[in-house]
Amino acid sequence: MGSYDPKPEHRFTFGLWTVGNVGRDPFGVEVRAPLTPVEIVHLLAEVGAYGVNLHDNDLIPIDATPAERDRIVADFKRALDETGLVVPMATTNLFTDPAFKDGAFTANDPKVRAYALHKTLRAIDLGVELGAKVYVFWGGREGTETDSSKNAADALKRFREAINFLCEYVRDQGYDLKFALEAKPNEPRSNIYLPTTGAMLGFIETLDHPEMVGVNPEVAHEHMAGLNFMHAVAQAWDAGKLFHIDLNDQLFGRYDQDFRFGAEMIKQAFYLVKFLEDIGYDGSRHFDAHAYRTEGPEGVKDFARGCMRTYLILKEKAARFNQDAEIQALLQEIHADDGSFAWLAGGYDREKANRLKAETFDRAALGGRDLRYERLDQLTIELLLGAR
Ligand code: GLT
Ligand code: MN
Ligand code: MN
Repeated sequence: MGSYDPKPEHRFTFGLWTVGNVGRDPFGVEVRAPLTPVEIVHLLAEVGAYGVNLHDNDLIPIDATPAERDRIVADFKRALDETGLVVPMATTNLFTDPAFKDGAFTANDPKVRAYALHKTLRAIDLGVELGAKVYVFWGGREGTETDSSKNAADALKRFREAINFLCEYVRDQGYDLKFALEAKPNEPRSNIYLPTTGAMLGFIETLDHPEMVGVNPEVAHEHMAGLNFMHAVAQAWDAGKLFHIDLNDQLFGRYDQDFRFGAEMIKQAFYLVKFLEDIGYDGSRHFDAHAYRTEGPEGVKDFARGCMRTYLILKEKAARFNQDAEIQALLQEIHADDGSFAWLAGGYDREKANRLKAETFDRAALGGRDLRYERLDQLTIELLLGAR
């Protein structure tokens, strides 16, 4: 058994808003005392995290004066220096303030859209100042309750114009920064535009600088839509767009739970970790989650340690899966290939098409093949449950 201690090479990060979550929900007030950003940095260092991510207003209150801003940033940088934590990702809060009640980049009011751009330009400057290389866009309120209020195609056009404008800004400034778009199907709006990672991937190709823009898939958001998260991540990876990832957990069909990574759907979490490790994903493993509302300061640390420990346990399980003789023998049998159709590889040509049309297939033999997926899945489950 390996060590489950987090190390910098694991790239474990948390948002200021995650361990800093005070436990407010739509039915109840906060249950935990707020921590300052500096206190959060020290807490994250204590539990062994590598980095800390932030929204502009997690660090700097929305109404801070320039002098207050500079003092807060200086204090924060000192905490980073003292602890060795880094800031790999930053983002903008475009959802808390009432100004954004109808969205930000897609709001109907042009002044709101301009304010959203203004706020994001400044927040990008802040993120770059702190060393961020990835900038996340979660359009929390980019959506509708009533579709009488705006044309969905206009909303996409507005969103595209905003992202194009911001890409040009990054280029103009010479910043080394990539964008990562984060999808969510609903909550806090009834419907949010571009509701899945797949939708984001399609949208990215319509931008002026698609090479600067990737995705930040979140476990919980894909689960809210009832989708297989690992499949979404695989599609993003295949497209060269897996710039960041938000790890947490969530049952299907629930509200936005943002639970500790691996708290609910262990098998899905296993396949995800196995995928990320097998492909050698080298970006941040960011935990976008928070402690149960029942927890105090110690419970928050239990939560944060639990996210990282579960990831590392599943990473070890993935290595064991890859080394397990019985599992690998089954996989070899499943993927067996007698080479009789090797000539089909390498793409289309007319001769191949004609040869293929002339082939005869023994459908009964194809359908009669025993695939042994039951045995394979049971072995996987036993490995996960510690019975092998
Ligand atoms: C908010 C949301 C997350 C986003 C964060 C970034 S904020 O907590 O639920 O999924 O990633 O804006
Ligand atoms: Mn998220
Ligand atoms: Mn979430």
